[in-house]
Amino acid sequence: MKISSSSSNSTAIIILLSLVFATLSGQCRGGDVPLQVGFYKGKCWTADVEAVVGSVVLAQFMKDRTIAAALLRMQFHDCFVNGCDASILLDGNNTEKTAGPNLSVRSYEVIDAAKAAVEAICPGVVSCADIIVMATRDAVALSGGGRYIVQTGRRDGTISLAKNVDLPAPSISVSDSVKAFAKKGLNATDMVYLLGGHTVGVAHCSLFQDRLYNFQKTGKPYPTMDPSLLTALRARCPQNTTVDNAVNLDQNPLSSMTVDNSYYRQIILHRGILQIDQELALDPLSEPTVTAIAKGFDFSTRFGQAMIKLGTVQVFTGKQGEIRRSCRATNKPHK
Ligand code: HEM
Ligand SMILES: *[C@@H]1O[C@H](CO)[C@@H](O)[C@H](O)[C@H]1NC(C)=O
Ligand SMILES: *[C@@H]1O[C@H](CO)[C@@H](O)[C@H](O)[C@H]1NC(C)=O
Ligand SMILES: *[C@@H]1O[C@H](CO)[C@@H](O)[C@H](O)[C@H]1NC(C)=O
Ligand SMILES: CC(=O)N[C@H]1CO[C@H](CO)[C@@H](O)[C@@H]1O
Repeated sequence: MKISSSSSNSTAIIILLSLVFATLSGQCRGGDVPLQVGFYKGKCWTADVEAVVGSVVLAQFMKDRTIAAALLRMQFHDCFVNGCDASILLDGNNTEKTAGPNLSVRSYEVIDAAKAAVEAICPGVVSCADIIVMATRDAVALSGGGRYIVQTGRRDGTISLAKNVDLPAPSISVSDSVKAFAKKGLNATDMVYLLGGHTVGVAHCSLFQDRLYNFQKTGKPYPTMDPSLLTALRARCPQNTTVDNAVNLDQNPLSSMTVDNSYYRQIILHRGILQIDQELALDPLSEPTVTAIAKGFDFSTRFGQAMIKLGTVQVFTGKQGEIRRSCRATNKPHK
C-alpha cells in the first residue's frame, strides 16, 4: 500500500516534470537543454549579468525613451525569423537586417553597449540572443509595462539570410496572422497580447497610406476609421510627397510612450493605425480578447507572459550555436 502510493506519487511527479520540461523545451531545435531563469547566476564571477545589462539599458533610456519600442520590435523580428538567436544583429550584405521589412529596426547600438559591458567582465559568456531578451524586458519595465522575469541560456545562431525574412505585412488578415503565429508555437491569445507591443512606437505613412485614400482600390478610405483620426492622418501623410512621416501606433497622446492597454481602447474606438491593428478589434476571432484586455487590469502581467513565450521560439541552447564575441559578426565567418 505504502509502496504503491509512493510509486503513484512519483509517477505523478515524473509526469508533472516531463510536462514542465516539454513546455520549456518544446520550441528548442532538437536540443534537450531548456531555458532557465537566472542561467547566468555564478557564470560571470560575482557579477549580476542581468543588472549589468539593466544599467546599460537605463542609461540609454534616459537619453532616448523610444528605445523601448525599438527593442520590442527587435525581439519580435529576431524571434519570428529563424528563432530567438540574434540573427537579426548580424551585419553583412544579405543578412536579415538588410531585408525590407527589417529596415526600420533600430537600437542596435543599445545591444552593442550592453554586450560591451558584459564582455568587459566575463568575455564569451553572455549570448547576444539573451541580451536582446533582457534589454527588451528592461525597456518595457522602464516604460511602465511591469517587470517580467526572463528565461536565459539561449545561444547565438550563425546564419542570417535576408531571404529567410518572412514577416507579416501590415495588411495581413487576423486569420492569416493567427496562422503565422501558430507556426511559431504562439496561439491566438498570445498573438493578441503581443500585438499590444503597438502600444508604443511609430509607423511610417507608407505602411498604412492605402487606408487613408484608396483602401483596397475602392478610391475611398478605410470604411470605419474614426473621422477625426482620418483627418489628422491625412494631414500628416499627404499624397504625392517623397517624405515618409511617422505617427504613433497608440493614438492616445497621453499614453503613446507607455506600455499599457491603451492601444486596445484606441482600436475599439476605430483609431487603429495599421490595418492589422484595426482588424484585431473587428474580427470575431480576436475581438473578445481585445475587449477583455481593454477592460482588464492585468495587461502588464499577461503581456510579460506572452513576451516570455515569444522568447522561447526555436532557441539554440546547450552546445548548439555559439556565444558571439561581437553581436554583429559570427565568431567564424563563413567563406
Ligand atoms: C502581425 C504582426 C505584426 C505586424 C504586421 C507588424 C507590423 C508593424 C509595422 C508595419 C510597423 C511600422 C514600422 C515602421 O513604420 O517603421 C511596426 C512597428 C512596431 N511593431 Fe509591429 N507588427 C506586428 C507584430 C508586432 C509584435 C508581436 C511586436 C512586439 C511584441 C511589435 C512591436 C512593434 C513596435 C514596438 C513597433 C514600433 C517600432 C518603433 O517605433 O521603432 N509588432 N509593426
Ligand atoms: C559586401 O559587398 C561589397 C561589394 O559587393 C564587398 O566589398 C564587401 O566585402 C561585402 N561585405 C561582406 C561582409 O561580405
Ligand atoms: C494560449 O497559450 C497560453 C500561454 O501558453 C495559455 O495560457 C492559453 O490557455 C492558450 N490559449 C488557447 C486559446 O489555447
Ligand atoms: C497624386 O498623384 C496621382 C497620380 O500619381 C494623381 O492621380 C492625384 O490626383 C494626385 N493627388 C494629389 C492630391 O495631388
Ligand atoms: C531597400 C529594400 O530592401 N526595400 C524593400 C522593402 O520591402 C519591400 C517589401 O516588404 C520590398 O519590396 C523592397 O524592395
